[in-house]
Amino acid sequence: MSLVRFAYRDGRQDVGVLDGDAVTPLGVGSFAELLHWSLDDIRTAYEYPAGFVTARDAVRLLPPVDGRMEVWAAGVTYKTSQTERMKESQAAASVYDRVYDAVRPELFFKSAAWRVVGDGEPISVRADSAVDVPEPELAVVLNAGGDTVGYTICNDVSSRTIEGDNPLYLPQAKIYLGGCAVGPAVVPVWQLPDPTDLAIRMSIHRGGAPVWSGAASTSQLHRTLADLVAHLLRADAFPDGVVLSTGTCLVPELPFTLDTGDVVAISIDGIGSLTNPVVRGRDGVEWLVAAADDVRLRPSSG
Ligand code: DO4
Ligand code: MG
Repeated sequence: MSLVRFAYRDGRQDVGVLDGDAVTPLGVGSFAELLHWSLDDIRTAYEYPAGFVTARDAVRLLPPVDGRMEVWAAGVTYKTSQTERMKESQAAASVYDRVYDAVRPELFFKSAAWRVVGDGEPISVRADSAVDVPEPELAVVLNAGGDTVGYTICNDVSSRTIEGDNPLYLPQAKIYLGGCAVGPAVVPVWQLPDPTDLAIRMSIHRGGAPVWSGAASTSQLHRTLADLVAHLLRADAFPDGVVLSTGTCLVPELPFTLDTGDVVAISIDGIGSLTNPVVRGRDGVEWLVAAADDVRLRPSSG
């Protein structure tokens, strides 16, 4: 069972409990509203959902990020990430070396809620970048009070060309239309009390055949989740809650790059899977702009 954000056919939205093929609405309206609640109140609503059960097929699952929620991400939290960044970096490999062991982690803003894509929707690689990769990451969902509500999946799609040219270009390598996918399930913390040894798998298909696959474990995380969360909350407020992606443990080796038509499938044990086709450039993700006001304009199935 998990928490999901969904829309009915008429565009009304809610948060519900997904159990097999059934979704039971909570009647809260949005994830942002749910994340105003205490952990105890969220758990009570989850265990005793008030709404009428709806078939999963009758609704459209949405990314569990809305309102003023934000997505933040940690970087260089796994050895693989440190090693690959140092290989790609033209001028400043040592910054990755230093941050890997520093007390202060690398944390960066990744996405506003409206530009997050969900399961089945296209992710984009930038038209002005030559080498682009998906980054499969365990993500922590925090309520407004900073409590961990649950865990989900984030794909921190990134341009290796742009970041590799100069780390100061990181926002351009990381934050652009179609560069962030999250969801669809948020598995509550009481259902997943120990997220420190979860298998993360990613496969990339091209023309129906696998062109890359890999697996790792959250046990290889070089920091604790509590430490990452504490640094995020040190000097900031998230009145509608926040998703903190905890860094990638899988990086396709150079010169591999994503391209139009690829399909990226990420799974994390105990949480679920997140699958997205890839487009190059803005055209295939411009729908995000209009869909911010009308969820029916999203391409996600359902
Ligand atoms: O330093 C750049 C970002 C690294 C990152 O996104 C990751 O390690 O997941
Ligand atoms: Mg990342």
